[in-house]
Amino acid sequence: MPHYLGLDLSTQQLKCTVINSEHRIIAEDAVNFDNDLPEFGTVHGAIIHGDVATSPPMMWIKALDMLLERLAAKNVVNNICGIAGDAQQHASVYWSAKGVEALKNLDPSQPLTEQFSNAFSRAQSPIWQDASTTKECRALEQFVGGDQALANLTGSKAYERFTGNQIAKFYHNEKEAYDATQYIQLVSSFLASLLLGNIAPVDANEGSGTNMMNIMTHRWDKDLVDFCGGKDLYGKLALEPTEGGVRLGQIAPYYVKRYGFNPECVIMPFTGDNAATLSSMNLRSGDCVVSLGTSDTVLVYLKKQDAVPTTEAHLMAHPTDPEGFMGMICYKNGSLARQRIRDLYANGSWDTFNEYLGKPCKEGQIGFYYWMQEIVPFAKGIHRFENGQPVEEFSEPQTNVPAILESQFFSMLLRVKYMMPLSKVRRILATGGASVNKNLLQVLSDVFGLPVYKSQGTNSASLGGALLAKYGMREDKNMTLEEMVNQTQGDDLDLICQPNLERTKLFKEKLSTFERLENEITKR
Ligand code: XUL
Repeated sequence: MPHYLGLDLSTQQLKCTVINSEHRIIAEDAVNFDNDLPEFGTVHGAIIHGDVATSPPMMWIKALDMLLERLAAKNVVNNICGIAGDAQQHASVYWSAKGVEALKNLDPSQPLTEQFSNAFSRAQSPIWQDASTTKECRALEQFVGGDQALANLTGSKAYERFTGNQIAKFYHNEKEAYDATQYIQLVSSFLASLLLGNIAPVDANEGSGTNMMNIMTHRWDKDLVDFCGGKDLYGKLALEPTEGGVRLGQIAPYYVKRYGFNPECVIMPFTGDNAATLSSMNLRSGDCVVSLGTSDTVLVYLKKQDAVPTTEAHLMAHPTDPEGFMGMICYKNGSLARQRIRDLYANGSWDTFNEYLGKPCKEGQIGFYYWMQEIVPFAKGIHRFENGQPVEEFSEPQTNVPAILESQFFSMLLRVKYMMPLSKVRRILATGGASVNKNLLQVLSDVFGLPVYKSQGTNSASLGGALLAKYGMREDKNMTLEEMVNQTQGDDLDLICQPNLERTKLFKEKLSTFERLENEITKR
């Protein structure tokens, strides 16, 4: 029976999921960057200095060899007929000419890292947590006539982490290294390239995270590209974005000889991690996905007539429906911020954290927790209020536990309307590492006043990658991903919580105070 491999290169780890043609999981594994590759010195997968956040591309390369070695030991590699996957969005890799040469001539007798010394003109890749390009963002918006004009063109106003702005900073500040760059890739297309042994195109969903792709035509916007990186950038991007569901080519002989992959195994385009998550869930109309991971994201699938570009949310190309869109809101202070509160106030224990959730915040108690520069709202720092007044600490410090969840979910509730009318949302589909915590999902359910469902596995992005691999290999090119999934799986979601509507009413009453205080701290 043919197998399909999905790879997910996220902030903290490289994961894989192998499925069979009935979508049953055959194998899963993960390489954790901090624990398995400590020599790269990352903390939670990143190296952070103020607003600058990077990861070394060599770490990702080493992780790939390590993961495939483990997979080969499980004897599942030979049956894999298709590979797709995803990566954290926006992060970019800068190839030198020497690197591209090595990529096209991979030697199976040596590990990848040996072959890629001097392969990059930038040893550190900027990642999605970076917030150091505000100057470049404002310049790009001004160039096209404002933030809404840029959103109309590309699906988003300018954001610090978006690749075009990251490239612009490199172009202006490190011209020599920029000129020594042959190709610039997103991490998703970089990972596909490593497997292909050749430069792979970015998919249209990932192109939407650059501020350089036209959201309607899915082609690079030449003016925006030139503005971000001068007249050479278009050539450095190598290829126009591709739609999902196509085949890029066969796996490089390196993986056949070194790990026993089938030489006929086909590589499909890699997408963004949020798009892969969306692909793993069989959405119905009225579904809203809340993914609780290193970043928290709210995701919806929008048909053409419902998709409106705004400056408050992202409109991105859908990974498999060329006519459709993915609406997204993204938060930087997700699981790492929740863990920090657990460590500071709940003795590092999720049980104690859950116990404290039993006592919700009082009416006038509201907290905002932005250790990292937040995306929406654009705010930083920790801010607490009691009876409408700013306070250093709550009268009972354990209030920080319910306060962080209320605050995170209130922010989502306030912003879903920028993607679809709240009245149309029927169910929340929760996913991501933190979705294993039912007490946390109960707060989410109470804030939205909606039932929360969960899919069975937690590795939804790498599962999405495996499904995208199978989708690329389908015989009938008119078959949609939904039709493919419905043939075998159907709706395998579990109902986890129903809202406590009395709590929902109290939360609704609190929402306007939350919104006012959020505005206040954003202006600080
Ligand atoms: C989305 C974003 C994050 C990363 C996390 O715009 O920046 O969700 O994709 O990996």
